[in-house]
Amino acid sequence: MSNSTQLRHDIRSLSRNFQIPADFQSAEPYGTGHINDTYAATYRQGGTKIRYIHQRINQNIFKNVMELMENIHRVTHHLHAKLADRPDLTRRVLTLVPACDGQMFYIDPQGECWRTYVFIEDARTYDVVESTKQAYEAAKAFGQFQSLLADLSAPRLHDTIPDFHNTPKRFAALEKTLEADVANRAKLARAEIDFALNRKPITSRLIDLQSQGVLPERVTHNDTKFNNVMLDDTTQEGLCVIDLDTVMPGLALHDFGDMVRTTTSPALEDEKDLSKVCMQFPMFEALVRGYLATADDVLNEAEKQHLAFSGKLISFEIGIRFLADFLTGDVYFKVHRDGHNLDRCRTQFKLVESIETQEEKMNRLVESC
Ligand code: ADP
Ligand code: GN1
Ligand code: MG
Repeated sequence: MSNSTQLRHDIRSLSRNFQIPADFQSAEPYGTGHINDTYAATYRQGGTKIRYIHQRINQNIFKNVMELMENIHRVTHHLHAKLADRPDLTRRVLTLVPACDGQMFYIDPQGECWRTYVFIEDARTYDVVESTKQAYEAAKAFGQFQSLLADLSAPRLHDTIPDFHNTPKRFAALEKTLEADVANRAKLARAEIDFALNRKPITSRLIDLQSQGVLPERVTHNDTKFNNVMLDDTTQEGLCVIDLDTVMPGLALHDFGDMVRTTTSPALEDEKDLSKVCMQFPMFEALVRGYLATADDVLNEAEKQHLAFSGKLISFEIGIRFLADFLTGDVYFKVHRDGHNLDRCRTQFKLVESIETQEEKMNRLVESC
């Protein structure tokens, strides 16, 4: 089945299953995420309007919701404890609202899994970066997130999606998809397929360094898209890291790489005019400075040396995931038009090219920081 239909849900009924001491007023689909269904719901509590986020968790993608929610519960609990003396704590860390039975999620009669978060007001996410200040703030927030989670106690978090950033495995999956060509679309993406095949040698660099013990496993976010951090409306400060489904053991460089992928280009991820897509050097510099402002102490030399490379690798990795999904018939990422995943793949590959031409300069910048 294609993933192109946006489902509508009865949020009023759903809301009765969470511990919300307020009267439901209305709800609307919210955000531009590719995976879950997100709703912003307004409630009345006395004379005051308050909002919550309700999210349907995509079980086609997340196979074990119990483990996923256990990760999120542990991580948010840890962050709450660490930032307990901040007066604005519930704007700085996601706060889960328990279901009526005390669980952190609710399973509806159709078997759909739902969770609820306190709504973070007077802050928002952006699909495209607007200033170096925003890039700096986003990287600082993601760096702080990693640094605060460095002492998360055992046991190891669950792998909510195994091999999520295993780029060689992502590449092998693309090769398999190409061979099968189930949707008969390979002929529509010849240039992109060649682009991908030519770059196979870069895919194993970080994984190899990890198996050699050079890059350590850490607790990482793994989906550090620019629109997964909320910035304060007034100060533009990086306030809260959101979208915690993929928080699990990983490489710090995967997180930094995804920041470069999503926070350096002035164009949307699905921009059709590729002349607008590029890696803007001042944005990269802001990311490096913001990230090192909070994560410098936890990172080792090898991690710092690969900051620029990680941007290229993750742009490539997400590019081949979009390409593979296009070739499979759009079964993973939500799509809103024909060729949507191919358009997304093209922007990622354009970004890879843009990084390739600037990589030496990017490395020199990191060196000087
Ligand atoms: P997806 O996994 O589909 O990307 P997200 O968890 O990123 O879902 O949520 C989608 C959007 O909803 C975010 O980009 C953000 O704008 C908004 N959002 C998510 N959580 C909150 C929250 N607690 N408060 C306010 N807005 C939120
Ligand atoms: C998905 O959920 P969202 O939209 O933040 C995807 C990421 C991709 C991203 C591409 C669980 O993230 O891995 O990088 O789309 N999330 C999952 O925009 O696959
Ligand atoms: Mg998101």
